[in-house]
Amino acid sequence: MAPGRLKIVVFGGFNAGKSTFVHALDSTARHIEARTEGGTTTVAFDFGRLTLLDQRVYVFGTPGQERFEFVREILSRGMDGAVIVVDATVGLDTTTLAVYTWLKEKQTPIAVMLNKCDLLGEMHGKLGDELSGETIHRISAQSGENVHAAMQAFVASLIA
Ligand SMILES: Nc1nc2c(ncn2[C@@H]2O[C@H](COP(=O)(O)OP(=O)(O)OP(=O)(O)O)[C@@H](O)[C@H]2O)c(=O)[nH]1
Ligand SMILES: [Mg+2]
Repeated sequence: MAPGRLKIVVFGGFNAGKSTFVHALDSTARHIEARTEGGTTTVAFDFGRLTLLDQRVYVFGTPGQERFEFVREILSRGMDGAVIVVDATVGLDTTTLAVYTWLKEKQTPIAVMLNKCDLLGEMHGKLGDELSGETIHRISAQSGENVHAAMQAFVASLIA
């Protein structure tokens, strides 16, 4: 993207909290969703924008369901960085692991957000060794805890 602008794409499994994360960054974020039994699910994408460290940051949240791989592929074109949201109460699912491997092959800078930490208490989230080489930020997208700080740290690493 042009100098001063960053495109960041948010990946993660179904129900991990990607839409909530984008909304925590930009309360005016737009979202295309479908109703499900438990609530809603993203069928196209979330879009939010904010300014961090003098950068215009454009955040695209992808749909988590496996069948929307083509949407993830389209949204990821030209991205400067990728956020992977993992539900700390569930751990890393196979779809997200496949996305992670794909991002590593493309050498995309990655930040891992271990989400729903508000549900963990003193317990540690379920996260295997697969992401052990990555920076992992513990957040609660729902309460907003650590969301901005984590994103700012990621943006700082992208422009360094
Ligand atoms: N307790 C808790 N719940 C959360 C948190 N973040 C998201 N949730 C809940 O988790 C559910 C799924 O959140 P979404 O943001 O829709 O998840 P998503 O990853 O966008 O889901 P898909 O688009 O369907 O893949 C919702 O009921 C949220 O309220 C969090 O930090 N803590
Ligand atoms: Mg969503």
